[in-house]
Amino acid sequence: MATTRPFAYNPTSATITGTTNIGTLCIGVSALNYGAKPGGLTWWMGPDEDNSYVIAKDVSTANFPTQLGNVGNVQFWRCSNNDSAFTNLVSIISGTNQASSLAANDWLTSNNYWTNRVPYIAGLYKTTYSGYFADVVSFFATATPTAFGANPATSVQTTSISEPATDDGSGFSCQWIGYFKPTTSETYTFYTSSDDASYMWIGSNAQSGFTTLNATVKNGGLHGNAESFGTIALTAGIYYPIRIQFGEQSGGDVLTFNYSTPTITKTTNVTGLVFYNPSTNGF
Ligand SMILES: [Ca+2]
Ligand SMILES: [Ca+2]
Repeated sequence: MATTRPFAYNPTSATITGTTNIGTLCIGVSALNYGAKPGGLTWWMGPDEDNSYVIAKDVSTANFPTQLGNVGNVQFWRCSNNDSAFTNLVSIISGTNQASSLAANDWLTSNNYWTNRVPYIAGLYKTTYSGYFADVVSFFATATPTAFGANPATSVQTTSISEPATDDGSGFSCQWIGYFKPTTSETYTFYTSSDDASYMWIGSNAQSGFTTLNATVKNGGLHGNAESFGTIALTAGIYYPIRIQFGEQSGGDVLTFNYSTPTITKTTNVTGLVFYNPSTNGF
């Protein structure tokens, strides 16, 4: 069954409850009685969104059918709902090679296009597992998520990345997955302070091929709370895959994540810098 939503030409861009305006294009986002002309507008159903990414933009001058007595025009694009097709389509629309689906989504947003594709959202996705990973980075791929002490089975951390500094028991592990998007182009130093082992990867290794040897931060082995760090040159505005692994064998258990640069004082605050894909709960 086709899934569609209504669109309207909203020349004043007035706010209509339950809808979103992008320029003079108004997009229905909740169940309204569109036949009753909310906002006094005439509404039209958009393209079928089943298994599709749809992009829309209001265009004031274009060779498209024009509603009689109304200067609003909407152009729609549609592709299958995979990131590769989406990236290719936005590359064509923008006339610029988009490096990733993330970059493509950003381009649409900054150029006043609408899309039904949910962009990556704030936070790293944290999953907790029973059992100590013991520096085996593949442990997490087959372990079963479970709540452990103060750690929910799954959660999203948006302001700081941490395992709480309370004793949550023995024999558990946590992994965080997502993207780190720096605001400055310079050398970043990343720190994990953990009891027991932790590792952090940033860049392509974080997504696949990660080992204890190619980690940016290597803080492995059994130990009380101890800090390690690593450095990497990053470019502002790029979404870098990031993965953090942590485990507790026995005794105390904590992980704290910090970063610093020549222009940013060492901080745990990652607000606005971390993202994850809500359709995969990861990359
Ligand atoms: Ca703890
Ligand atoms: Ca411990």
